[in-house]
Amino acid sequence: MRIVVLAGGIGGARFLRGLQRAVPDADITVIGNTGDDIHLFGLKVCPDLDTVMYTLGGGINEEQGWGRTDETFHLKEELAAYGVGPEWFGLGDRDFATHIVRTQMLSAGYPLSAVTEALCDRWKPGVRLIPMSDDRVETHVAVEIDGQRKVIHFQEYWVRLRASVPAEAVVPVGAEQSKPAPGVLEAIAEADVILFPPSNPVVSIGTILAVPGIREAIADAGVPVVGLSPIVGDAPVRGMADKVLAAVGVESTATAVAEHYGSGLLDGWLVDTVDASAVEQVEAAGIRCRAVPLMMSDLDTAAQMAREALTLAEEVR
Ligand code: GDP
Ligand code: FO1
Ligand code: CA
Repeated sequence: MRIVVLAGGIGGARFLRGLQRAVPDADITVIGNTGDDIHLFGLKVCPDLDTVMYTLGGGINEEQGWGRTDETFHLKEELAAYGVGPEWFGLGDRDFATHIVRTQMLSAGYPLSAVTEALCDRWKPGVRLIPMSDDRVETHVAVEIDGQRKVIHFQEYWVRLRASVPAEAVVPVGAEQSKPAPGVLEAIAEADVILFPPSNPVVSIGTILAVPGIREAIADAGVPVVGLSPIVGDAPVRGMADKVLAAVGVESTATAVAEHYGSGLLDGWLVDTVDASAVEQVEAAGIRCRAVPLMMSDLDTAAQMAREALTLAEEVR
């Protein structure tokens, strides 16, 4: 079975680990969000691609959900001693190596998709991981600080400000001019099923869908498209989805997120059992809906969520 998954970082990666457990023989292509990417210290950092690669490759810091296991921060400390920041972004020594290799290959002329493939040669994530685009796309967030409107990088909004001020707008800068990376549209066209894991609907899946051609390819694929709600009990399980959903005028409910994707894109939607009352309204919007446990507290529950998503896909096929 050929499965295409659109993934952000932690939510996407943990679901993917469950999917691999649920269907070990599946041929899984992951289309990764690169809107979170940031250039720091002259290096290109791709947090969501790395979170997927490290999680599936066994190198992730499990408690944190991002960055490397067994990490140290000597390089960051040395940079800080020179007064070179930003200090608010925690790049560890082991992680730095990934960004150095990536930047070196990009400078030599390789596209990000080829670089990602090369990095995955080491990590062997067991999926084909493709960035949504080889072109630079960067998510920026408009905020008001001390009465002044500013546009800042998404990482600054989330990691430095911890989403403590409202997001007034979320802009995937460069998306309009970007093209899907090689293999993205082909994987979608050849998929037997397309899954939206419980990733951020705005700054992860929304950014991937903003690359011209991807949304259309999914809608035209003619195969079941099933999503899992990242909103449980009217709040994100972790992160700032509530803040960025508000910026695009969407309530933080499992129903509103399903309606935001819409029946033109989604055939099926899983909500958590605590949101069972949402099922009727989602179905009224033309999307088949089931309530099942959606908390990925361990690998078994993530695998069970993947099974439920594939069962729903068969129902709507
Ligand atoms: P990020 O890039 O690291 O923020 O990760 P993603 O975009 O892939 O996923 C973030 C989303 O995952 C957040 O909106 C969370 O609410 C959601 N999430 C995290 N853990 C869980 C979980 O156990 N269950 C569900 N349903 N959603 C989760
Ligand atoms: N998230 C944090 O909350 N604080 C950090 O210092 C931080 C550093 C970091 C370094 C590399 C990387 O791949 C990810 C990192 N993250 C950090 C996570 C990441 O920036 C965000 O959680 C996601 O991009 C949000 O979608
Ligand atoms: Ca992310």
